[in-house]
Amino acid sequence: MNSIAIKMINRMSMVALSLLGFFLCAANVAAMDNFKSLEQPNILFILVDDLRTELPVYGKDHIVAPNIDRLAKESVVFQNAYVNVPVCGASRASMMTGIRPTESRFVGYQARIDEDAPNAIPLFSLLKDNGYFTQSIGKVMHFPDDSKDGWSVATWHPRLALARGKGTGHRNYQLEENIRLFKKNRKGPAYESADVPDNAYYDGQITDYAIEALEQFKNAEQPFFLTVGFLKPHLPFNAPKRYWDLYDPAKLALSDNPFLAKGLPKQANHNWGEMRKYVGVPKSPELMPDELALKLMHGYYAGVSYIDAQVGKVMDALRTKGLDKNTIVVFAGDHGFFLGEHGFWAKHSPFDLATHTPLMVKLPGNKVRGNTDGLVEFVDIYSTLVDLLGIEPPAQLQGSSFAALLHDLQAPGKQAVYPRWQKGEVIKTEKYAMTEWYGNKGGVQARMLYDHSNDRAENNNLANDPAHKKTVDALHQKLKTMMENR
Ligand SMILES: [Ca+2]
Repeated sequence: MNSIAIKMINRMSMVALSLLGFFLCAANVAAMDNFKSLEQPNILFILVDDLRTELPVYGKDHIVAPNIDRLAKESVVFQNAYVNVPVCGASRASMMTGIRPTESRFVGYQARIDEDAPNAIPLFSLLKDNGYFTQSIGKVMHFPDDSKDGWSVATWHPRLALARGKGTGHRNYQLEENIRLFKKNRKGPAYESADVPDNAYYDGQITDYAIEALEQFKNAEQPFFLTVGFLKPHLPFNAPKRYWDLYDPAKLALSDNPFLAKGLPKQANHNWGEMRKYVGVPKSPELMPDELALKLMHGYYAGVSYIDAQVGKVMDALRTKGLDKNTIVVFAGDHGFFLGEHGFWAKHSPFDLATHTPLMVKLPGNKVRGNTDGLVEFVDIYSTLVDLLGIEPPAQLQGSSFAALLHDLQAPGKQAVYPRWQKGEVIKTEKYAMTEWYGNKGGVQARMLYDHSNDRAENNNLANDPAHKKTVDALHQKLKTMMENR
């Protein structure tokens, strides 16, 4: 169904649709199918924690992800989607409100909508107010009680399951030696391969709950907005052994740019504190040993394949329950991740690897599918969904709809998108990515500029090259204008 059709239908009240459904019950199956195609669409929103664009659909065929690939083949895949802040809680809070992060809003992993933007209407609240049944399973908001009135039913969140777990919190170790180690030190290893069923870990349980929810939605009269937030491949890289076995360690290759970019300002350096918290990872300022780096890459890939299998189960459930024909599916990471590039690990950085993440959207009945290079940012997701549904957007929205790209892969994307991290503000255009670090009094203290047309890996900082002064000045002006208006 195209957006115009969806909008037209949305103008009909839910009551009218129910009555229409009543009369059509007496009609034949074909008429029923027609009716179903006219219903207000459901939304299945799948979020994956710390997901790189290292997937077959992003040209990385060494990753085993057949289910994400299958979904991608039915979707519009955004090759250039950027989060607005590369840390879990803040990224999700910004996305779910359509409001940009600033130095004081949506900053860290514990960011809350109801504290940082108390007057904002979260996407799930707006949909609930517009007749949707809204439900959150897994890690969607960092705190399950953030803006909780917007959910129709209590959230199932790993945080709430901890009491029933094995006492290792979100780390969720299954091997006895790791559980013992964690209980003794409050620290454990950065990875684990355990010969356990998928639902021994939280992500398998999240899948089971999601399938249960879809079963309940099968015959419901209300449209649903179901958000399913998977925890892997976030650290620690714990996954059932069968997913580790999909990769031959002898074939894993270290990153080909484990060095700092040429001309890098000190502000851009990154000490990967999140990774160093784990047992066996060297303390600062030691470098990552190659052998451990390969093990961690193996664990990250196992986590991606584990999640791929969960995505497959959820999508199969959507299909077998007949819900796929009337459900918009959004699949997204919450930011990227370093696996040794520039010598960095984890996220928390304005570099492309931390801010570039997968995004794909499957519209029911949409014949347009495939890759689009159009530039989009996560603050646009809210605007896009309300545009598709024909719901009046709230005044708070700072993004814009990318629905045009869902109907025309060649439609123009944004001229620029704007991630940020701590004191660093980024402007990313089709050709360039520039970061400016601002001092407490507002002046620019350092810059980095990369030409993505020939240096997407960001190895050569051009910010201080006089030949690029005009580019720096133009990008600076554009960035300042955005900062003054957010
Ligand atoms: Ca994350």
